[in-house]
Amino acid sequence: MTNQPTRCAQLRQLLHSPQLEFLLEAHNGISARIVEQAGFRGIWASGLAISAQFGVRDSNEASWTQVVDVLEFMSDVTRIPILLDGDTGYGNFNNMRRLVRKLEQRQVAGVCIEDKQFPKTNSFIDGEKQPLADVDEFCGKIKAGKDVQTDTDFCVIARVEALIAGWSMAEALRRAEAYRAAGADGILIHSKLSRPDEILEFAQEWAERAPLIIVPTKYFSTPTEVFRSARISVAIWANHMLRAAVESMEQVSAHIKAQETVADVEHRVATVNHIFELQGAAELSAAQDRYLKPASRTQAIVLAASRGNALRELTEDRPKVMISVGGKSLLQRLAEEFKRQAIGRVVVVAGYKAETIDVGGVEVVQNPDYANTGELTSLECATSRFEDDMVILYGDLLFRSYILRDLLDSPGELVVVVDSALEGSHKSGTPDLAFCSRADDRSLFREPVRLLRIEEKSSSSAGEKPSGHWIGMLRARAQGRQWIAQALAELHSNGGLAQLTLPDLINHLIGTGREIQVHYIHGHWLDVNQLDDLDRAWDFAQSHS
Ligand code: SPV
Ligand code: MG
Repeated sequence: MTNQPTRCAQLRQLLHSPQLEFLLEAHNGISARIVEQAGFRGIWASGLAISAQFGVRDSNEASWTQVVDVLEFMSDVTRIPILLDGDTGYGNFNNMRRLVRKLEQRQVAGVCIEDKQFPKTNSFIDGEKQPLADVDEFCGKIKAGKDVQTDTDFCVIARVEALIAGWSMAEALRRAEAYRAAGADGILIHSKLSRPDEILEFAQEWAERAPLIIVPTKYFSTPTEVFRSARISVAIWANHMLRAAVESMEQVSAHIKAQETVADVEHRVATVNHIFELQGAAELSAAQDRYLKPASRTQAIVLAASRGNALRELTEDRPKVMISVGGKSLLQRLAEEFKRQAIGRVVVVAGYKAETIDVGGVEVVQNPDYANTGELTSLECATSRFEDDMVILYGDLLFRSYILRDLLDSPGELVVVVDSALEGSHKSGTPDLAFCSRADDRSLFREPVRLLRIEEKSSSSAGEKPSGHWIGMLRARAQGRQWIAQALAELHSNGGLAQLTLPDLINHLIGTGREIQVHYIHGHWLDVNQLDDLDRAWDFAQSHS
């Protein structure tokens, strides 16, 4: 709960404030918010502007419920009071009653009704031809509105159109007094002259019997000080947001049409981010954090710089990751796996024929020296993109979805996926043999297992049985990510980074005391190194899609 006065009370305070107050027009949610952010203490929901933003005339062409719908949006996004320009009340006393109820339900602070007949038209169009309302009938409408309001501070303002319609000052004053006596909370005296003479004379005669409101659209050049000295309560700038928007839209649309580009319009229009601000996007993000399951904050780094020489002509015009398997490139398949696990950010380190990588939603960074360097140089190219948790993997992997899902769930700052199915090797290249602190017992409730080292088959320690193959997939949480960045920097300063591989990095991490956990799997993956692998990949893709 807040101690802020209700919007009705705020409007009443404005009417009775000892100083001149201002309302600025708004005609939809975003303009209302802009008016509030500009520091105004109240909004004029102009009939002219609301009808114009619908593209219709200010002649009750928009229905009153359509107007109220607009007000609901305006009210929802603001906290300052809104005074509705309610035309003639959209009918007789009974329509007025229903209007007031609907406005109060939407926290609109007040309504101004004018003493013309339904359907009215704008006062600046043939003002003199528009018949005025019968005074008694109009007083009944005011009374009906006041009787039905539930918040005592809701304001009914009576607008006197006598001067617009060519009647005398005496008639204007007679009407204003009748409306005050009927219960109006304030009088709006309107004039279409380009000088303020009429309203100043009226104000003098009126002598502050009730708050006086003016709309200086035509006598706009009058210094505001003049209104202050005349003891006006509220001045309404009645249509300037609409006119500002129209002017800007006309200029920008003409410019875009003529130039056939938006390039030099960019600096003349609000940024998209500013629009997001006005829409309150930040609040929604904060609410999502409170109410939604936490979004995955994991990114994928895909190493995809190599050509894949063993695939010969298939990689003549594209890197290995862009080879199609069953109608989709390997990288596309990977991107879909990431999507499945809600991994929103995918960074692909490309090198050979990098320009041919056109998979939607991935960020491509280049290893310009891919021909003379290896995996760690590629990984280093992506370090500026390191953030959140990461999965680092080779771009030529195909695997069943649960492998990545389970890896993301497995604990540890650094976790490698090791396939314990040594017998039917799934790896066609040089297998990276993983030596671990214990073998895979294939139970669901396994003890934590540490990685001891990775060795290429060729250099495998005689006699010692490896625990499996590292499949080329590594997961790093925040701390692990820092360890990797640090290890890359160390290896870089040692000089030999260019020829090193991911297993070299992993072994370096272990050598410097970092603990790497093992997540065991048993098959259900493969990588594509040779032409033969493509048939197996095709089978794999078919059976797992
Ligand atoms: C409006 O803003 O719709 C008004 C003021 O009623 S005026 O257009 O000056 O009549
Ligand atoms: Mg109007």
